Amino acid sequence: MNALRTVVFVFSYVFSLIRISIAVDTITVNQHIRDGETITSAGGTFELGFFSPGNSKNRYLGIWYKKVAPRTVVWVANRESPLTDSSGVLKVTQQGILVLVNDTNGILWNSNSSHSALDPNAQLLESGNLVMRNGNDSDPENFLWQSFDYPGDTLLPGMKLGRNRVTGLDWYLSSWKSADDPSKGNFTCEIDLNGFPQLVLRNGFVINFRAGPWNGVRYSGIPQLTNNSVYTFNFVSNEKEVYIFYNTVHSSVILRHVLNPDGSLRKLKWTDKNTGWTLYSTAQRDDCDNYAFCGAYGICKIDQSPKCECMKGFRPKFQSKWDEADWSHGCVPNTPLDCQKGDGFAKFSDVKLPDTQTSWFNVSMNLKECASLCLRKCTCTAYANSDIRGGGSGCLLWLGDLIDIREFTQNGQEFYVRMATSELGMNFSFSYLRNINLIQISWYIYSKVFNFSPCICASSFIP
Ligand SMILES: *[C@@H]1O[C@H](CO)[C@@H](O)[C@H](O)[C@H]1NC(C)=O
Ligand SMILES: *[C@@H]1O[C@H](CO)[C@@H](O)[C@H](O)[C@H]1NC(C)=O
Ligand SMILES: *[C@@H]1O[C@H](CO)[C@@H](O)[C@H](O)[C@H]1NC(C)=O
Ligand SMILES: *[C@@H]1O[C@H](CO)[C@@H](O)[C@H](O)[C@H]1NC(C)=O
Ligand SMILES: *[C@@H]1O[C@H](CO)[C@@H](O)[C@H](O)[C@H]1NC(C)=O
Ligand SMILES: *[C@@H]1O[C@H](CO)[C@@H](O)[C@H](O)[C@H]1NC(C)=O
Ligand SMILES: CC(=O)N[C@H]1CO[C@H](CO)[C@@H](O)[C@@H]1O
Repeated sequence: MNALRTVVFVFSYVFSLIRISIAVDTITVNQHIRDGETITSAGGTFELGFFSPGNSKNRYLGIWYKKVAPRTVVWVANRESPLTDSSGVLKVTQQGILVLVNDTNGILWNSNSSHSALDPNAQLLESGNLVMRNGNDSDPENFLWQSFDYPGDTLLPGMKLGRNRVTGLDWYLSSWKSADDPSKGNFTCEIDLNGFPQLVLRNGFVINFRAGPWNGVRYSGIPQLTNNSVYTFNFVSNEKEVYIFYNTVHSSVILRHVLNPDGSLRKLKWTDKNTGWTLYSTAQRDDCDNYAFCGAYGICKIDQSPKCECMKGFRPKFQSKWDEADWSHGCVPNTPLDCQKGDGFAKFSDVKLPDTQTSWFNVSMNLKECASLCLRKCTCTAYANSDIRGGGSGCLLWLGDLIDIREFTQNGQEFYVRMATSELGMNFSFSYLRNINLIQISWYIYSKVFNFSPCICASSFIP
């Protein structure tokens, strides 16, 4: 009896050792995961298995942080088709497809691939990416499928937000309906490829927030979102793909971006069990971050009351409405533009660049070429460098109303707005120059148009 007990004990001990020693971050064609079982990434950061969100009784297949409690889910496979019981099984097919089935073998969710598979297996990587590989091929270019290509509400370090121009894959965030329901909610966050690419957060089809175009160093509208000691941020745009991504500088730092059911886009940092997730930063900080808060040609100044002001050279379209704090109608030029006679440009500094949905760009042009192109194109309302690095390069032209501009006291950007030359000339005085935020004239264009020297002596002074 005792001997039998010993044998059983030894046997189960050896068996548990075997269980531990098999690769627990991988599922092969012969294995599967049932509800209650999990796999863990090699370094123990992420775990994949079945869970129920919030107060829901539904079961979902998802990925969460293994060391973070309460459970924080970063990706859900069957977000639109929940299991109503714990009969779910995840399998890998011979074709390299992940399939989630219930007890009647009904398919609730599956991955896909356009490549042919050879000895396929699914591996949960330390980055939180669930990938389908051929054998042990760990080259990301050769993955048959990866969960990072189908983001949910969370952007993890290393994930791409943007578009694959070749495959058409659209990497965007979509909020959960609620904390209890991971199905697609009202909000999305994506790189909008109309005009110059910019980060846009929408409620349905309506833009709520815009981070602005990437200027080579940062977003024009989120000046603080740039390389620092905690994370690096970058924007990539080429023929193949356009995307943004970030990475933590130290691998021990746990950072995530999440688009919440209420539409707030937050960067959160895990501190410890007692403190939990701390808010690192939020995209929408104040009223001026509400899209088009001050209407067309309005400029939002958060420290000012009222917060909206027409850009210099513009006046409220409907003064009485403007005076009642209804800024939605925006502003119109003081002096109508006259493209044939020739307009000029006024320089604005320290701003978030306007909505680029109706813009045009060429990254090889310089500012001078950009200015003369804008001047010749009568629909062009403004221009700027598309990249501010190394003194500036590239050309960005706005071809519609200038919308969603805010003032920044630092790290803002310069751009040049089309204006009647009379508007530029008449207001030129020393009191005018003293205020650095006011108009500076693009002299070389002005002088070209009027063909005289850009510099004049002030009255009672001689050269
Ligand atoms: C299993 O899934 C199929 C397909 O989604 C569904 O029609 C069926 O009702 C499910 N069965 C159970 C027992 O949930
Ligand atoms: C894979 O499925 C997604 C939606 O589930 C679809 O958008 C995509 O085009 C599919 N890709 C391939 C290669 O079939
Ligand atoms: C991958 O598999 C091949 C063939 O089975 C083997 O020769 C190679 O050493 C493996 N590579 C790694 C990194 O395990
Ligand atoms: C930020 O850091 C990354 C990684 O070091 C680098 O590739 C990138 O060029 C940097 N971005 C800027 C704007 O300096
Ligand atoms: C989402 O949109 C629906 C329909 O427009 C609305 O009833 C619901 O309140 C919205 N939810 C949130 C969180 O805005
Ligand atoms: C962009 O500008 C460069 C330099 O001026 C020019 O050679 C090129 O043709 C332009 N590309 C387009 C698409 O306009
Ligand atoms: C911005 C600004 O002060 N513009 C003024 C420039 O001068 C013209 C003509 O005097 C005024 O109408 C504008 O208001």
